[in-house]
Amino acid sequence: AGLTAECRIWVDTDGKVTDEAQSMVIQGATQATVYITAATNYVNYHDVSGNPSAKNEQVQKSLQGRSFQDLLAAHIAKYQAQYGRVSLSLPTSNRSTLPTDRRLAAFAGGSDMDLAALMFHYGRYLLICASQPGGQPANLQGVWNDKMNAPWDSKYTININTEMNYWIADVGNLSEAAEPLFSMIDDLSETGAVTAKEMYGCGGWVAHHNTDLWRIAGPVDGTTWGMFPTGGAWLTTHLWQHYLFTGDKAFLKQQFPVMRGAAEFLLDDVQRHPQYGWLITVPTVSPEHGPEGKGTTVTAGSTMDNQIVFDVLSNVLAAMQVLGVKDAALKKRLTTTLADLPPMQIGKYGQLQEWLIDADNPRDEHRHVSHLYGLYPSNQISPYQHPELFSAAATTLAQRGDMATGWSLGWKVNFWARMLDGNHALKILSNMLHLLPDDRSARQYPDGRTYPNLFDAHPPFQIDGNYGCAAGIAEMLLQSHDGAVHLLPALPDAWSKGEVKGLRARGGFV
Ligand code: FUC
Repeated sequence: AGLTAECRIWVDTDGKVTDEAQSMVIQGATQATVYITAATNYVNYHDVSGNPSAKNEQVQKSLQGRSFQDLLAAHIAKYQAQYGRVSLSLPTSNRSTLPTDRRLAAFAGGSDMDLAALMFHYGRYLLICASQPGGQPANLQGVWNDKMNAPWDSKYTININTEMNYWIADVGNLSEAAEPLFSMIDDLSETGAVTAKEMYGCGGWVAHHNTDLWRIAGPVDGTTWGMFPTGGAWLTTHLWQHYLFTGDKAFLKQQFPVMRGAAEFLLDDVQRHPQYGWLITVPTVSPEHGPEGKGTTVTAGSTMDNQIVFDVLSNVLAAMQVLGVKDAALKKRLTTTLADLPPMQIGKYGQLQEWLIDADNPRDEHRHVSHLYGLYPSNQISPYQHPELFSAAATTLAQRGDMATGWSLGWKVNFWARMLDGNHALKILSNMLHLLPDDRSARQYPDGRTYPNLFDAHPPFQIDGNYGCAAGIAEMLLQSHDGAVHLLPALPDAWSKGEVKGLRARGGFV
């Protein structure tokens, strides 16, 4: 409530402009340039005292005397400065010159690998367009929502989708694009401190599975989805990862209180399991999915939560060392809690267990594969250091299958890249690159996952799959999570030649 908006449209033309009730008419013109600017009174999540007219006035003034050519050139220079840092070329075929929709329709089984390169670049381009310093982070539709009533309210689903939007930022050499995300995390550490105190009686801060422009931090949408106390904690892993890529200590120092607050909530929140003795989050969920036969998603100590808690506490310990933070009491709490977290477990079908109990259904192809958070984006399951967990993760991936919603396919490209299996990663990419002409034809195209303009189809339209796909392609070409920089770790046979430049690895490498 309380948002007001103003939109201004004006025309520069050698013709005559008249305003009608519903339209603007231009007559006798040889050229016309239409300028549009829009603004709201939003200042930040607790301040709507902005003046949309004043904001528009300023934009309008700054555009005075500037031609379309001039503005276009400024736009191109601005985005090229970011876009041009990375290049990738992959084998082309005679289909590579077809119009995009026909190229897409012809992708499966073909050799137009250049379309994969295009998807990679497109994902980077879309992040440049949707997320720049000072703005809002990319939401479920990026900035391309075209509906008054958008799917899932065009919010931020922070049990996977928002995180996925930003996987490409650091490895794709677009670090500045993540600034709006970092700024949202800072906001959540404020609203989430109130939720932590009032709802749980805990210190630190918490955010659940969803948030929005107003930085809501409590559960939304009912317990099945909402009872996920680790959404904010997951987001803070992006802060630590950004440090690992850039080595930017000033950034780490600035963000340390936010990371510490997420850890402090978890330290207060975890309870000792009466049967196993492990320290666990409860109540919680494994996002949007429940154990076979239990009739609910609400659980204790889901594998994903255990992995997130492990990361967040470990990251704070590591950050304390980097920054020289001396706090013996905190260090002790972090270390003793880490030692009592549940281990990952392998279940009766050889799968990685999604819950503390062995209740996975090997025929269940649910879109969320939350317990493989430890494989990607985290690095708790390595072929070199944990071969048994690695093979259990492979079993889980096989059981969940190769088809899913758009964003889930984006995640699976990354999973198979971490499995060091480029051919399988490419198979998932091919499953993404199935044409869906539009939402009305979803029935005729049940496998359609990409619209003719290359936007990702859940369906409906969600931008996360585009970003996840771009990150997955980067992960096929370069990995740096396991104590080494690994070049071309998951190269498909079909990418027999090509060139890539400018990706970033942890440790400050380009
Ligand atoms: C999560 C997913 C859905 C959808 C929604 C926006 O709840 O499980 O598939 O993407 O976010």
